Amino acid sequence: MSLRIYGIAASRAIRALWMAEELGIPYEHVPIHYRDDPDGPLGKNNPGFRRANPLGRVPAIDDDGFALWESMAINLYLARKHDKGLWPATVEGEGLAYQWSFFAVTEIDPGVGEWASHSFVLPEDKREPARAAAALERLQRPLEVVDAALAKRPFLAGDAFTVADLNLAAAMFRARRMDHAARPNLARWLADCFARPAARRAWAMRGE
Ligand SMILES: N[C@@H](CCC(=O)N[C@@H](CS)C(=O)NCC(=O)O)C(=O)O
Repeated sequence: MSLRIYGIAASRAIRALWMAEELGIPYEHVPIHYRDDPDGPLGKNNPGFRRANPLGRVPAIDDDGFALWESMAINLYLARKHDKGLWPATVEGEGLAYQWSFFAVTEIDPGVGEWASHSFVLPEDKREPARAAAALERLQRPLEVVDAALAKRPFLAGDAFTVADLNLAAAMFRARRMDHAARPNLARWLADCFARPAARRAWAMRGE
């Protein structure tokens, strides 16, 4: 097996697992747990994993000896390498794939993480509603921008689902629990992305 994906599905590794499922490529999943038992066989000190990502964060991949980390970079690489329709057909489309992927990790990931932690992820006595509210407030403008983009076209880089959609949608999986009534285009797109068979298979790996 040439492609190895490191990271438990209940982590950002789900992004790479979803991509591999979309592409229909063979891969080996090595469910490294980034928190538990660091020196155990599937802990973050696993030597193969540390070779793939010296930072010790998931996801990371080893693709026939080529190591790569950072979820968005992994997915851009895999989509481009396998060219099964997830890589945009035009150079402008490629620009949009980079734009939405960087947007996902800078504008969306931190806010959604903070909002979700203080809304439903942390135990109730550890949640700070003011932090959830502030995160939601900060997300309003970026989410409006996504909604406006999707008013003009069905997917972020054009008429078809591409890596741009996968990368942003995957970073928004917890944002599915937000009220998107004021953002109907975003709501439609998010539901479409998560209804894809590959998304369902990937999320089934985490029991969701
Ligand atoms: N920007 C990175 C973030 C990776 C990341 O923080 N992963 C978490 C799990 S979701 C992790 O490995 N945390 C353990 C640590 O930071 O030591 C990416 O998108 O791949």
